[in-house]
Amino acid sequence: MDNTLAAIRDLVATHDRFAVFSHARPDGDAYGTSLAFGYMLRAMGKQATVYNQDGLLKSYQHLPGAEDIVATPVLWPADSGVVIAVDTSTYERLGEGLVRAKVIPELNLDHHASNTLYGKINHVVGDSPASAQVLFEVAQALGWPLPAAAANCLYVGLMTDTGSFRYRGTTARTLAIASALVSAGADPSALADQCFRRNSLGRFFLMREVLNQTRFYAENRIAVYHVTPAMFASSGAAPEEGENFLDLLQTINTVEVAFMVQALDTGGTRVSLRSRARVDVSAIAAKFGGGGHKLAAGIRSSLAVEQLEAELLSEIETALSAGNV
Ligand SMILES: [Mn+2]
Repeated sequence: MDNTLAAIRDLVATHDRFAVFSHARPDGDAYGTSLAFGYMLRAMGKQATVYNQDGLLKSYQHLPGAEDIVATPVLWPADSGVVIAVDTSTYERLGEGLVRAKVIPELNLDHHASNTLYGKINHVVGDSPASAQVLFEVAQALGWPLPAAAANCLYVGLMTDTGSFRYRGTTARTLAIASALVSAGADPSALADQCFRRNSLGRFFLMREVLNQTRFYAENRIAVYHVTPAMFASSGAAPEEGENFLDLLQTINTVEVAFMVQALDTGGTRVSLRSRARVDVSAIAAKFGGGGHKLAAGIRSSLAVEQLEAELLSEIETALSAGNV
């Protein structure tokens, strides 16, 4: 057993109370992995609470245990147990509640290659397609229990972060893990239905507007759209319902890089980037203080929407011509 695994084993064995965190603006892998960790700890007789800066987002309320997710308190209580972070590439993304209290996680478990290793124990598997897979491997190596509720949560993490087992990084091992999770009680068709066929009408109206205003550059190899607070207001979509429209742009056969630029209510700009294969969008995001994976990355910036978009377009065009795409 390697040192990190032994340290994780000892951390869990020698403590009784745990607080499991994932990143703000949580997705299926963040919620799924943190909830599954909670179930595993409780199955070992521990106390575990699952926190998120954003509490429970409506679109994930079907996850087993979702109703018990606690919104991170503004002031983090000192006696809340051993802090574990999952699926979170930087300390700041764990959210203000924890960051203000300057609590350093005892364990940082993740699959983002750009993870800054902010934990006391860092278990980061950069080529793993989901944190759910990383946690499954740890649990299996250490002989931890896998209750059915944990299997369902891990399955959601694996399914959503692999784009339903379509993205690169989906290996025979990933599918073997999915199979093990189904054997342990995960229900693939029910979970797919709950994750992918429960969009609100507001989200559909927002999607219609996004598709209408998508623009193409560099001989249709770059696609971009904007999202504004006004578009959320007119469509009736919830703030978290603006995700994953880039998947639609990526279905177009000419598109190498698709990105969206969102003006935030709070001021500032958020960007998501996706690449088909040849352009490393995490390298581009890094130039603007962002990060992520080679084929999927993000940025938060104080630059205005128009300026950030113009600078990104020029960086992406440079990358496209450098790669002779
Ligand atoms: Mn993830």
